[in-house]
Amino acid sequence: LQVDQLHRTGFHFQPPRNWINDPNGPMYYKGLYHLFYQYNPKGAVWGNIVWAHSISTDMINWKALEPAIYPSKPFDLNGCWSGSATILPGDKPVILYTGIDPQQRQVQNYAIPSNASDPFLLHWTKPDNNPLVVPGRDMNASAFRDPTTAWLGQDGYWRMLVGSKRKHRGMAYLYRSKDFMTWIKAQHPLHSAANTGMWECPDFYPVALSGQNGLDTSFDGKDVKHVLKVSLDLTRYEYYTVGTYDKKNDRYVPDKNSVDGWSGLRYDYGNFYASKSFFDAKKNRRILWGWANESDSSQNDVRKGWAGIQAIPRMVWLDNNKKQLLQWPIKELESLRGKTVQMGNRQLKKGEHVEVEGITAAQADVDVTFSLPNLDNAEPFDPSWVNAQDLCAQKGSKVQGVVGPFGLLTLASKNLEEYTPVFFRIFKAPNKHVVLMCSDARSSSLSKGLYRPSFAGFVDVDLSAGKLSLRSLIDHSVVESFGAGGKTCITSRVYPSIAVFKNAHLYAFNNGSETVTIDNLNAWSMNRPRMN
Ligand code: DQQ
Repeated sequence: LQVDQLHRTGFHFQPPRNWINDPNGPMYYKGLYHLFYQYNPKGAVWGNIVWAHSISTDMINWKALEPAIYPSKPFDLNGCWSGSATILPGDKPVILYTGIDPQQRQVQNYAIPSNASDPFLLHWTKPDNNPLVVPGRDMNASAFRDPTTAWLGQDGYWRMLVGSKRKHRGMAYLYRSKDFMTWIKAQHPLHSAANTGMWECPDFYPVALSGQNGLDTSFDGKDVKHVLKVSLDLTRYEYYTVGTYDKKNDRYVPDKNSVDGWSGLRYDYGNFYASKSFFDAKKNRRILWGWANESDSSQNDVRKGWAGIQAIPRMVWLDNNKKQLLQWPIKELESLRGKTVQMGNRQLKKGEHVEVEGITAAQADVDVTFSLPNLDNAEPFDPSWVNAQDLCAQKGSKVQGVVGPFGLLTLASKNLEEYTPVFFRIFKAPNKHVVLMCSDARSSSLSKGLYRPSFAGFVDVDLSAGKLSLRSLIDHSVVESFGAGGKTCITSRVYPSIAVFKNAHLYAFNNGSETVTIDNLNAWSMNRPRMN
């Protein structure tokens, strides 16, 4: 089978061919990182799903192993869907996953390593006491899936969540078990929210109140908050809340200003779904994996012979303001940095764009800090602008403003027939400024039939120091951007027709009437890791 290389990524996780979706069961075990993922061994569309398996020492270079879990028993004959790993005391990994049974019910199964002393965890056994959990009579058997990593309470009971819905209410059912085998549903779900629909791939974990260190999912101590993330299949985006885990009642309560639903916080305001985090005991951090689907037609996916990538693994921790998370590409990514160019103290006047020359602009890492002008003249913010993506569609990179739009033109052709702008616009509201961050795919390609959203999110950042930073990971058909040190992240899939390989360029630009200054810009050509 020919695989079309034109838009394949250089350093993002992907197998040699075929369809991939959700990251599954990520873990660190005996010196190796494991990543499993939903995979179709037979083609570039969703179907025939197995758990493909890769291992790594750094989460950047990967070696593919054979699929770990695939349909073979009555309790998963019609599919091996998403799930999570838990490392039990005594360093014993166990995977919980959703199987589709002969009646098309979604049931929760477990699998254990066939050979406990094999660090590759090559073969997995699905014992005969599966399934562990079946949907109750009063539950929706076709909306009951994606078990989380389990956590251990002080009472000696394990807990796990299973995503579901009841009519239009999204639900995170809570199950408890003493021995990891017999699971009893708690009377109340851990949390639920009206009108959010099916909650896919829930994730629930503690975060430290300060510092960047991660915590084991079972951590039980002071000075923590909890995070609950869910993926909404209706709208194909995720949101999370920051809140308190009431251990006495086994209920999660989001903080007052942390809202459920469409206006909630997102890990990523672009193409990033079915994400899952894990505690990396090697480096004491929490790592987040997320899937970035194609934005091309499925006919083109089939013609290309592949579909889907995993976003670069990110470290996640609680922001100092304790209201949101911060995310940053893992440090190990920097091992791929090659040739570098630097720019400093370069003014960008109204309408100006300046090329960042000398690197492979189609496969690059760029990190820039801008110095802002006086914000007194910033455009007034209209309080009816509640939806960032609509605002970005209305005020794209070409609509001149006062402070901004300014930022980067990634994957740009020489004469700007094609470019994916990643930029900020700053507005003035009573007593504060509102920062909009956009990654606008509308001008990304001359090709037809692509999904070209104007992805955007607001950035809750303090501008009193007069600086704003942006990092973008550019990789042929993906632009993954981190605003203000990881406060707002946007991943977008784009398919330039001219701005490919050596014909891709990178620019910094300003389309605001006020001059902004590139305080410091570093850009690197990125090398290719060993990839499966
Ligand atoms: N993908 C899996 C499901 C999950 C969905 C099936 C999310 O388990 O709910 O491939 O993308």
